Amino acid sequence: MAKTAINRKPVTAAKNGSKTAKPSEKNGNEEFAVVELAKAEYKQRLKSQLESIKKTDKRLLREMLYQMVLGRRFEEKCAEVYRMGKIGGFCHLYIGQEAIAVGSMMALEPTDMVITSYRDHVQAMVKGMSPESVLAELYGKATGCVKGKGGSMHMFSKDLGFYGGHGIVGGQIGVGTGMAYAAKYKGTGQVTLCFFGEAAVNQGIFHESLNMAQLWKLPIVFICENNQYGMGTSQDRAMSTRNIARKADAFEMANEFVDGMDVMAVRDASIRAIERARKKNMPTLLEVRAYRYMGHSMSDPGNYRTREEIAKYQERDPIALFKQSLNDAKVLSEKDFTKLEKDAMDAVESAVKFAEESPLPLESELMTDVYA
Ligand SMILES: Cc1ncc(C[n+]2csc(CCOP(=O)(O)OP(=O)(O)O)c2C)c(N)n1
Ligand SMILES: [Mg+2]
Repeated sequence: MAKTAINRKPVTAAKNGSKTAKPSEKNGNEEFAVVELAKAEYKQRLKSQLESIKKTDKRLLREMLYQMVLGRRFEEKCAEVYRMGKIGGFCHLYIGQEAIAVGSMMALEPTDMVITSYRDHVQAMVKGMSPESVLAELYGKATGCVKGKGGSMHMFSKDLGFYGGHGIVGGQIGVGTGMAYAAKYKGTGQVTLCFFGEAAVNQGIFHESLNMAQLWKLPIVFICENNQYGMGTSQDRAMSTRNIARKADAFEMANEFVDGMDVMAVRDASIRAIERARKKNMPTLLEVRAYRYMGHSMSDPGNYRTREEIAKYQERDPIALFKQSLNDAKVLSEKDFTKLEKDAMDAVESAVKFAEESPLPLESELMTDVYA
């Protein structure tokens, strides 16, 4: 079923074969960007989240919130140490998008596979990588997940089923489709989650991969993380339509539009898509709409948008929303939350200590594990 992000009318993406929007139709983003509406939507979401929460195991719910808070605190720390010159190269943060990784990946089996773009720290941790291993990689230390040779954009762990961390926009869509093909060919029963940004959708590889995935009936979920900007270019300036999910209709592929500020909505849609992949070997495209609070990367001055615009989206912050819902559902008290926050901060501080104290790779390692 198609989902609207919130309770507004407009055109949303949709289930297969739904009616197509007229090109002139606006698709809701302008309304979405009004503070008062954002607040009203927040209240609406509290209600619908509660329904979903009631059906879910309490321990899992607390773990989901913990992973979101850990992701946020971790990324804030990355920004801090980056400014201190501890991290070199590019560094793309995930702040504001936590509900997407947590909502989707925590619906997977441990043996399932994940592949994503360069905005990969939080996904790596949700897949089971320790904050130590991720931060040491960011520091370029020998104890990082790929021995300090990949850096921010190339988190990787075959053991955990986390296949990167890719710097070429859209490149992982082809690789992820190949991973799903391999799983089907070998009969492993694994599902692949393939994440990419909305700007990657304008690349040919997106269309080629979706075509093959549907034709060959591959067990993959394509998750478009629509944070509305590709570097400094808004989606409106680069794409002829706001309906990304509906692009899958061209391949007769199942698709849904999901509110990426609502972790339970992401989870529910992911459960449907993962089940379709696992039981029927059929792919799905999820367009998950969220907002990137920080710049594209740490070197982005952000001149292309206003502080007010950012503040409007922060009114529907996914962590604040989920915390409030868990509180309303009596799953988590204020005291529990304080402890959860402290645990997350302690985990981040321990990662910093580990990264600081870890050795740099040996010079003799310069050419090992390097392919060019
Ligand atoms: C093929 C290719 N073209 C251009 C770039 C430069 N580039 C890096 S990130 C980026 C924007 C991608 O935006 P989006 O896919 O929306 O992901 P987001 O950064 O918002 O998560 C661009 C154009 C690149 N890395 N690869
Ligand atoms: Mg984007």
